[in-house]
Amino acid sequence: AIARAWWKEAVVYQVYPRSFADSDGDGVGDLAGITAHLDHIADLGVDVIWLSPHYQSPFVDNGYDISDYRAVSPLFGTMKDFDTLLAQVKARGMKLIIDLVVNHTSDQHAWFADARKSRTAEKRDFYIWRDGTPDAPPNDWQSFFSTPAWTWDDATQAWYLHLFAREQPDLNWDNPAVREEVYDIMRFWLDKGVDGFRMDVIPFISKPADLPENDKALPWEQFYAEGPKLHEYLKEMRQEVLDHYDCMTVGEGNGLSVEQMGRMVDARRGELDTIFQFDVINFLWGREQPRTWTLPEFKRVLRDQSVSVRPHGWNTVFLSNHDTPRALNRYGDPDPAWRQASAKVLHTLILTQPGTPYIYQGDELGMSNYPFTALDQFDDIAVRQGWAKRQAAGETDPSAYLAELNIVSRDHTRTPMQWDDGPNAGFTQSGVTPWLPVHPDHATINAKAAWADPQSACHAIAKLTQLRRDTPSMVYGDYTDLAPDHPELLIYRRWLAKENEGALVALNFSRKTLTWELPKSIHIQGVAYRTDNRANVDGGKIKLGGWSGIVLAL
Ligand code: ISL
Repeated sequence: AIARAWWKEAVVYQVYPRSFADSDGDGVGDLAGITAHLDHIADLGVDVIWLSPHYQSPFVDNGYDISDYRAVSPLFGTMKDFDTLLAQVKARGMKLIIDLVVNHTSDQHAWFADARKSRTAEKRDFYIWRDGTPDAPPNDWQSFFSTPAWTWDDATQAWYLHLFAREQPDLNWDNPAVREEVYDIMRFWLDKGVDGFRMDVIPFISKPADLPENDKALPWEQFYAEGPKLHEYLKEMRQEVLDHYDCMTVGEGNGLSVEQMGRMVDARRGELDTIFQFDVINFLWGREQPRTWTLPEFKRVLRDQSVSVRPHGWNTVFLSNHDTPRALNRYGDPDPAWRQASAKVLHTLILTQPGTPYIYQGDELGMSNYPFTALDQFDDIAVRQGWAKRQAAGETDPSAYLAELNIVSRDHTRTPMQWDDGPNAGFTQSGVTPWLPVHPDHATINAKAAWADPQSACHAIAKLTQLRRDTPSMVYGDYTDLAPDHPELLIYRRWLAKENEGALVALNFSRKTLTWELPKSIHIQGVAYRTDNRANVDGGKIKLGGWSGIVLAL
């Protein structure tokens, strides 16, 4: 049997602080803004909040470039604001996990400032340097932001490695002093009372000593993932820090195969607790372009994910985050007539699949992609550097890139939360220009309207989180896909033999009304949840109106 743990039973909600709520009128969200809106999150029935980086940062990559791991960004408030937020989260019976971004620091971090002073600087070996000449980088490695992964440092006549922006130099994890610093930072926040970490690009922390060329021409994330000492370092981190606290960890699974994923979270190995498997995102793309996809493909990804980490590991379930466009546009139906219905279907999926569910801010409102009309409306460094690369290759007309970005850009999930139908959607005061534009649909898509409408996705999530709490099979049950080849229906069973209890989930991913005949072997006890009254079971058949879903108790 699977061992119980609070983080297996929890539902997590991701807050992206820049975009959640602005309390001081500078156009950027902040910690006091989050504290003021905690009831919205608690009312969804959420147990844990994951806070994207709140640390001091020059914000080249929106806080994923940290210049002081023990300081709150002044843009977000003070340490006192953080303590208040944490206390208010706990007062509502919730927990808080924070982002740990330690594959790299900001180039403004004191360590890097020291490291680049001279070849003999105290912190020189905190980063990854290679000798050479300015015309020939040490190898062919590429960054994720459309540039080589090496930058020449004139002062000390050497190259340094950065898998992301040049302002995000990679830390040298082979230096024990680096690891000790990281563990100290973790203890600092755990001692404050945070309940764990979301670990940014954790599969990339260990680099091969000889830094070989990517001669297999693997996608870069696969090439960088699971370096030679990754598992050794994660075990050490667990023994040095995590084992001494009641906390949870969730790692990004970039570049890992399902087998590698299983190793990362195998409880017998003592590394991470849970992981974000990226196939649910990656199967939607070609190399970098969006592609059309089918429901059976999606089901295969869900099946692979559900078995990959069992029985000794634990999974996560998510459809979006701050690095993706809106889930509604990719998996649902953003047409105004189908938007709430499909948002409810997607959340029924997230909250009934095996693994710890993650809800991304705004998805509970049915927020959709922003209709960008010009490149200068984007903030993301990935866009700025992506366009520079295309221009260098001779592209002058931005329309093709713009069309692509309107499908794939990370800024779609970073536009301000929509709290009400007033100016700036209640994200910030009227008259202030928010750091990213507010979606024009906020007149109808906003939290105030959602809570006033009993049929909204917010109310659906509140019911589903309650159902999850009341139904052990939703957390610990097996997963069986009952219709792997059906092009429009996703139908699966969760079953917990120990309790002789389970559920059948049926979701319609189309606008058509569809029926599905229940196998004779399945005995229905009753309807546990349905997205609306167009979802029914009668005479051995499930009947689902377009974009509706039902959960049947077995
Ligand atoms: O979104 C991507 C590229 O545009 C992904 O490849 C993303 O960079 C990758 O998932 C790692 O993401 C994390 O680390 C990055 C940061 O930009 C992302 O916001 C963060 O989630 C570097 O710290």
